[in-house]
Amino acid sequence: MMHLADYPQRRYNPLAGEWVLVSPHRTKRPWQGQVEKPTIDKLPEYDETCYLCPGNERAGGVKNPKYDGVFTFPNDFAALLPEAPEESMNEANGLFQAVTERGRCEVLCFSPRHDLTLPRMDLASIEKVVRVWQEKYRTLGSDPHISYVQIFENRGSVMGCSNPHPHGQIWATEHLPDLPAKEDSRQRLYKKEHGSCLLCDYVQQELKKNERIIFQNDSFVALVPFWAVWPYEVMILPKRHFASIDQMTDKEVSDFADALKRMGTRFDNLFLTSFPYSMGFHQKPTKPVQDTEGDAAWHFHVHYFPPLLRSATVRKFMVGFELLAMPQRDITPESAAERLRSLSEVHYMEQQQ
Ligand code: H2U
Ligand code: ZN
Repeated sequence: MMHLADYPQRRYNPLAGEWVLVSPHRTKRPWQGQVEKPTIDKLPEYDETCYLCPGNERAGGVKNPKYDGVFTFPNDFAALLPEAPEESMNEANGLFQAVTERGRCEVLCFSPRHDLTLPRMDLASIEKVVRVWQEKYRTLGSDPHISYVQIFENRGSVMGCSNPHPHGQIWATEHLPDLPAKEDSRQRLYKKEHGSCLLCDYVQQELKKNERIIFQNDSFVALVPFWAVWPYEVMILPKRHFASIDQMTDKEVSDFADALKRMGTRFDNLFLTSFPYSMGFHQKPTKPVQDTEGDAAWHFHVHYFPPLLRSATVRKFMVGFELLAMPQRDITPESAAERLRSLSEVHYMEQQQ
């Protein structure tokens, strides 16, 4: 790549249609981490004060069943409601626009064990979580009012996560939200212009270049995207073309569980801490946007957006130029990938036992 390793540059994100400024000259060495002691959070397997543990009471007095496996329930403080009057306003040349938004919010406990996290769960239990995600995508998406099902996990108090009990959320919305909408139109445009799928082509190119790949299994590739904004931003992409999580084969379900476990373990091993992030899936809207090209253009994928920069406590802030102009990063996606690639796939908490 010519002088791109040494000089400031803009990189293009074809999936979102956005640019990021990369300033590699600011970090002469790829790794300037400060070494901190590993955080071993000794959590109990069951916490009587946890609103997600089996048998405990949630806000509003509802009691969780004594579940074993995956447990889902409607969010007691849902941001969206299933019923709302259909109303909209559009005044003064569009200066004041609003429209009611219906939807559903659910919480999904990955495990009855309070002390586990996805990477520390066994593969069979992670597979069960994937099956429930598939089921939720299907059932929530089959509601004619729902256009999009956003599945995600917020991890760590720094990401606003309220509770260490392993859990994720699902928000199903009447309208297609902005980020998936951008990806939807970019992917459909690429399909129209090139006759192929944007992310199928991208995965093939990344495998060929082999500069940003972290690991792969038979069905999935984990990589730091060429256009990553966050220092350790990662994507997991299926090698085969499919548009939504419910289209995974049985083999892909178990390979997906494997990929999530391995990626989560590497993240935790990076700064010897339960690595905070927002992670979620982008996939085909459950209501076609314009035409029926959705399946051909949409390529299911996972985004991880982690805030940490140099250690368990030193994080990146999106401020100043980034808040006012465009995102910027110092360490290159290539060196972030190299660092993630070098890590063990045995979790540090298991290594010390
Ligand atoms: P976090 O992933 O950000 O921690 O969110 C957990 C969700 O759990 C949050 O959206 C919900 C909150 O509204 N919640 C309940 O549904 N019931 C409760 O008793 C407490 C929290
Ligand atoms: Zn708990």
